[in-house]
Amino acid sequence: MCDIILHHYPFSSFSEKVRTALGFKGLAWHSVEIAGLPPRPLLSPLTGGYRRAPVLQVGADIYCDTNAILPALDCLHPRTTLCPAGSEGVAQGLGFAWERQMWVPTIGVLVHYIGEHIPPEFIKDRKEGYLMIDISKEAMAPQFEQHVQFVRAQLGWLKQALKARPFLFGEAPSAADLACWQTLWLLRKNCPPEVDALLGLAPLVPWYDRIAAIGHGTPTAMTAEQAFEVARAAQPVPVTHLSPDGDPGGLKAGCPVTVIPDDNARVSVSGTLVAAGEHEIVIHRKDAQAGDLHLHFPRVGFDVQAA
Ligand SMILES: N[C@@H](CCC(=O)N[C@@H](CS)C(=O)NCC(=O)O)C(=O)O
Repeated sequence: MCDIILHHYPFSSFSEKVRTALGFKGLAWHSVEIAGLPPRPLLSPLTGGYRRAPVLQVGADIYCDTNAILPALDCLHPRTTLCPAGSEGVAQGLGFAWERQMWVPTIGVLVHYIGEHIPPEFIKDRKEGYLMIDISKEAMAPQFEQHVQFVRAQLGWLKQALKARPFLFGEAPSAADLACWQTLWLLRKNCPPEVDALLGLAPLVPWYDRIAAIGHGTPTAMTAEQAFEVARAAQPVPVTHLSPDGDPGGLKAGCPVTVIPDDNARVSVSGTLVAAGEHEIVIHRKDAQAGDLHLHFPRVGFDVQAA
């Protein structure tokens, strides 16, 4: 049975990370293509306003952020893990740190090459509702050299690590490989081939190609209306892997809370705490149309507060 629904858009590289994770696990999934910028009227009620992409849905359980989505996929389909033995913790931590550090410099390199083709409404949205910086080619140009230096320095580590093995932790790809890879995918997919020389990418190409060859599994198109109906008809799955009083900050189940990204797109999502731990928090929301929902967020990258 195929019960995984991914809300995503083609040019989203964080979505590409999840599409590739689905491919690695050989899964069939439902693909809901969302707009590249809000409004996303049938997704927002499911996420309580969380606005980034991608979002994974399984019935009335909604997973926000790839740092919640990949562990959820590992939990649902553990046979092919994204944390090869011995990499647990390191794979997630490295992936998180990489994306955090690399995102803005990567966009700096991207807009140097293709900035003139980005529509003004997209630049405006990213400035006012997402990154809170102007990502137009002109605005980012003064930092271009600095961004290239930064990206090359990070890539230096990656090249060193991959010299001795096909993937960061050995013979199989991990969550960290996918995190590092998605930032390069954004550049290599959109920029002219000279970006390889600019960033000294040649030694990474075999690794890059190995991950690109994984593919996306078996997606089947689904409409946003159908996905909404799936959520409405389902009940959230009872949480058994986290404790109702497991919140590291001492908040208890039943407590009204807000969850908000601590980096960008800082929309506050409110709900009632269901269960929590060091890695994940689950909150309950009742939407007038969609009904009861469980929203899953990672702890890294989010602030949780009593409302
Ligand atoms: N930490 C988040 C980052 C997600 C992210 O920034 N995604 C980009 C698309 S690649 C985004 O949401 N852009 C703004 C938007 O689509 O609304 C994750 O791992 O899911």
